[in-house]
Amino acid sequence: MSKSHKAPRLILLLGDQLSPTLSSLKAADKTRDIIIMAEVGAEACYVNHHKKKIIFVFSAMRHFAAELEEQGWRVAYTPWPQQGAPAASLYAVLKQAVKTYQPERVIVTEPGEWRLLEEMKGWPAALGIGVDILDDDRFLCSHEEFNAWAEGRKTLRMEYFYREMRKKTQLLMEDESGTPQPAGGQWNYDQENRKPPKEGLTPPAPPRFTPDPITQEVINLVEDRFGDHFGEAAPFWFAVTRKDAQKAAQAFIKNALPLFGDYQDAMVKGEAFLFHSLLSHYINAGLLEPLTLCRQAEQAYRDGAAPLNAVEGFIRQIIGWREYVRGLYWREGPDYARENFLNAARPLPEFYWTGETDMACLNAAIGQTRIEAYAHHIQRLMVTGNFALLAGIDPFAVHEWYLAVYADAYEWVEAPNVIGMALFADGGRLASKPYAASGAYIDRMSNYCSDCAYNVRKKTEIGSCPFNALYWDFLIRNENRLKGNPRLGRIYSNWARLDADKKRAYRQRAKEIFARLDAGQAHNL
Ligand code: FAD
Ligand code: DLZ
Ligand code: SF4
Repeated sequence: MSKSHKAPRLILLLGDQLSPTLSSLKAADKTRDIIIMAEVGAEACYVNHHKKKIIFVFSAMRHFAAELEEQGWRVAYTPWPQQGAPAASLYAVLKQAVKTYQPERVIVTEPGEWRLLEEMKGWPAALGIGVDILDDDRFLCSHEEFNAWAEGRKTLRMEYFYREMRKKTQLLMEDESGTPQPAGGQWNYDQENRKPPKEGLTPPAPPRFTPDPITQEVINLVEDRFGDHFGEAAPFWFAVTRKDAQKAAQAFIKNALPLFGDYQDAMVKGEAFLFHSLLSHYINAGLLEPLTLCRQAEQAYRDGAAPLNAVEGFIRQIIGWREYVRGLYWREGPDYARENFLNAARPLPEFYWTGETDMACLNAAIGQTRIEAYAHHIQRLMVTGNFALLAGIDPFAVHEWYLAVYADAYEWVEAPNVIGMALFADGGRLASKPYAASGAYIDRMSNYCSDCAYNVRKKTEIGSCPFNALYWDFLIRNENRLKGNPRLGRIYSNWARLDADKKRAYRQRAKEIFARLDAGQAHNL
């Protein structure tokens, strides 16, 4: 290939931009430009990322860089050194690259976090050259499109946004009458997707990929240099290439998708994955393309290999929730993660990091998070999220925890789910009511309670499930802010009907739990 005589441009690729169709790559010229990729302190350590997340991102970056080189690109890759100080930040790497290559300008696709976008806006002045920040068109809905949809609406509800995305993509739409209608006559089959687990469920094991030499080198590096980070490095079995991620997607569609809908909200002891896809970290890093994945799931429905409630539910999560939270994140602005509508201020209990608690549901969710860098949606929302909500934990501390511990966590998707959905810290801009629940919900949707130190049926005694008293205490503590919510009216009426002794007993039990939590106690609450 002949080399261009023009000054090169630097194409900066981030760790979650590993897509051949990325806008910055499409704007680049193989004969002229230089791709910059770097493992840097600022990105690897801005929260205490799980070891598996770092292994996944570094190894996937290294594999992607090698693929690009094979395709003829010039890649300047800065690895994390075996010894000595790593590069401090992406800016520091670029500054050095500007000196070395004397480029005409820098091209980058917009990052997934306000933190980095704001920093990038200062780069032209600091580097003394132009920096083009291109749209990330791996999403279905651009910022402009989301804002146009949101403009003038009193409340933003995912369901209406989702219907627009269905129309836009024509996924699961049928056109018998000349006007496309949702398949099966309904937009949403969520009502069918709330089955509790039944005895003897045997979920399929997700495929495990043996680390190749590149991944093994990264595992050794992370064990050696990130020893103080959260979680277990071994066993590491994630896909780190597009090819293997596609194999994982195919295995999900064949083996788990048919029951994905039925057991989407279920939780089972010893079963970390159930019928979930475990594909979020691949999608978010760019190894899988969301629309292609949805079309593959739709095909399974058309072929009669998976039922409509499963396929619609899966597609809704991706073109509905995933796109909606991203739109909301960018619309809300850089301070969204600092929202604290309920003025919650309690420090995050230490057991969120250690998993050492005698509450079986939290122990299971945090325990598997430590090993797998994964928990499924209901564990994140109704176990760790619900406890943090009811216990009034400082939302920013909870946000930093979620951002660190999950392999799929980047702020654009994590913050709306944590600040908005789990903690109601945005006052209801994402969710129409807090996802607060007592132990009865966890008991209905899981088999955790039968093996717990606490009794889920007891309400206020010593040994009663902590979620029970904390649930009522949460509602009453926050009555001024929540009582006007029409979706909580019936619940407040139920409280009003309780006799005064019962009410006092709930509040007293909550007070005692808080006193123990605040003293650092994680057992016998
Ligand atoms: P599945 O259950 O198989 O769902 C299929 C896909 O749908 C997922 O891979 C994901 O791409 C998408 N999806 C599902 N629910 C959501 C959602 N609420 N928001 C956005 N996408 C969704 N998801 C992340 O990708 N990163 C996060 O950091 C993250 N943090 C969360 C924090 C909390 C408190 C909660 C309640 C949810 C969070 N989610 C996050 C959403 C969801 O829990 C994960 O996407 C899902 O558990 C990933 O596992 P999976 O791939 O097996 O998903
Ligand atoms: C998550 C992550 C980690 C752990 N390390 C790096 C890194 O060293 N270099 C890099 O370019 N990206 C990394 N990432 C992903 C970025 O943090 C991510 O691109 C931003 O948070 C924007 O979403
Ligand atoms: Fe969790 Fe309460 Fe059930 Fe124990 S009894 S597993 S704390 S919900």
